[in-house]
Amino acid sequence: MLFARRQVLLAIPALLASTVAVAQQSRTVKIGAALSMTGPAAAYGATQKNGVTLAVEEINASKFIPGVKLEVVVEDDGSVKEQGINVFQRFINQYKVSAIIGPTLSTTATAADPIAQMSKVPVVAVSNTAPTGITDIGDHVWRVSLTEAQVIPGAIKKAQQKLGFKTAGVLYGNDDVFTKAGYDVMKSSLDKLGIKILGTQTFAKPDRDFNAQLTALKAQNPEILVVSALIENASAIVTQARQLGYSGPILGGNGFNNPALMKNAGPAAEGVIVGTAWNSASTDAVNVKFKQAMAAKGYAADQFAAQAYTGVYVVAEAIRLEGGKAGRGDVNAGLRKVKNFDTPLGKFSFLPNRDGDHEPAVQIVKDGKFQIMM
Ligand code: 1QQ
Repeated sequence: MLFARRQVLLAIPALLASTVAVAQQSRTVKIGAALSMTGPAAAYGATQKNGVTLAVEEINASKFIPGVKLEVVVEDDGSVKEQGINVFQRFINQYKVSAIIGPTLSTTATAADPIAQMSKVPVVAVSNTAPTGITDIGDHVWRVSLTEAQVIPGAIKKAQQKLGFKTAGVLYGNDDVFTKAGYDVMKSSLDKLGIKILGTQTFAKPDRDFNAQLTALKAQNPEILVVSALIENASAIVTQARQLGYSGPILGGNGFNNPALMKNAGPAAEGVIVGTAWNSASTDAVNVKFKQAMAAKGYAADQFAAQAYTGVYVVAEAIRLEGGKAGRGDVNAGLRKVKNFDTPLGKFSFLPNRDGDHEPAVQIVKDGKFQIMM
């Protein structure tokens, strides 16, 4: 009996010591990631989730933020505003997250981000590309993704230098914040380069048959087809354009940036030109490491994965710059200090309006893969 009591007493200091040590090593900071797991943006959400998962694992394993462990809660925004709002509310009130990554679509962000802004919870967009209506929501909304205005003009210019077209046909979705904003940028870029728009056609997300619009455009004999669409529509448009006998170049906006384009459109996708925020061919050490780590986990690396991975690292960097303090205000203050941060997207900084700043690239589909256009 006496022996047993002594053993218990001896055990207490050891127990206390180990509890303190564990607490110091693993103060957990929660982050929410609102990503499209279902709905028309699900193909982007799938690779975004992979990027987020890899980043969190690496950050915790490497003790990137001394004394802090990240925990990311991923929830499905359903590719729609209402579900995006619900997920944001859960993150803010129930999970008490320090920051939110996402949501996937600009359309969802225009509805959900104001809720985070009102609660002073920092949001880091990793795939919203509508030039306006995102970071101008307020001083707690940041973005890692480049806007269509930062990517499209350069993509059209490079394509024109290579292919020398002077006329275009334009097709865009008119029921989505991103596809409409992408169209505006495409139109102004074409106008600026003196490329004549011979015809403009529209569609909506639920549409599957684009033969009427494509037939009308083809009749005008444009030298290039310029399209602003989310991936499911994009794959069908490319396939049907080729079926109708259109053999000229096709240039797509950010919605085309998904391997599903090649998977669904097959050979019809060959030659499609897409601007991108991720230079997959970059030999920067951090990009090489990112691609290797993705491959080791069996994940396909694409722009959306690279941006989501970068978004988590940018939040981690903000917390690290604040000495591990991770209240919502601390994270927002830390984000202001992120500068020339090495990421798979290149050296990353925020512009004064909290949009991202780094070099874009242009890619073309060759042999079933996106390849960087030199
Ligand atoms: C946006 C986009 C979509 C193509 C992808 C998520 O860029 O909604 O802003």
